Amino acid sequence: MTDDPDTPAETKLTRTKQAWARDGKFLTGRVARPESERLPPGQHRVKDWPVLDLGLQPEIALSNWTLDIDGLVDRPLHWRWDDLMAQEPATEVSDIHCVTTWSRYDNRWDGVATRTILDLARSKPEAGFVVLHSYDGYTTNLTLADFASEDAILAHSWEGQPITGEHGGPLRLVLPKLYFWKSAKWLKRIEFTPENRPGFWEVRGYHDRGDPWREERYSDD
Ligand SMILES: Nc1nc2c(c(=O)[nH]1)N[C@H]1C(S)=C(S)[C@@H](COP(=O)(O)O)O[C@H]1N2
Ligand SMILES: [Mo]
Repeated sequence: MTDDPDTPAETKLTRTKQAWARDGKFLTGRVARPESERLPPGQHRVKDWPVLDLGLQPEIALSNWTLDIDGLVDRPLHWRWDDLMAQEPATEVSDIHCVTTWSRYDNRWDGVATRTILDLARSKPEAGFVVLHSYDGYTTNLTLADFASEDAILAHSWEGQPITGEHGGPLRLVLPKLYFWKSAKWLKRIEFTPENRPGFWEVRGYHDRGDPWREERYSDD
């Protein structure tokens, strides 16, 4: 835990989720493979779309919205909304797997591929990790390789409509192969780092990587 003044306050839900990590709740001990099973171990399918956040949902007008892409890159980028919309568009259809055990199939996302970001900003060879920073003070960490996944998208739309405020609009990451806490909502900054720097849930007992197929829900220590 940090004393960082930007760290979001504890809520009942964040305390409960920390207790789950401590107790290993929901763990089945199974390992599954995405090729043969669509639903990862310990998950159940839902048709609605639950909202999870830290107890605050920042509202960012498109006119005030900016995205910084910086750290260990050759070309740092500072985008306003029009800059984002001028990028090569991408569409992905993918499943959501939340560590609290719900999964939601077939979500259609429109936005910009993370690979497009990498092509433009060009991470330096020393950059092995990414920290995502959000407008609510949330952070989460990824390896550069996971960030660069082929189906990872910075999404502004879901099912053809702008992503609502509660689900992380104007812009969120969607990284289908990891638990959904890695998919930062209200994205503000993508920072390329030389070292792995655990984020909000990763310092509160959640796994550093979060692969649903390996049931990487919690950290081992
Ligand atoms: N900025 C930010 N991103 C976030 C979170 C958050 O609290 N703040 N919660 C994470 C968690 S734990 C989950 S499960 C998903 C929830 O996304 P949803 O509310 O659209 O279902 O967002 C992730 N991204
Ligand atoms: Mo979550």
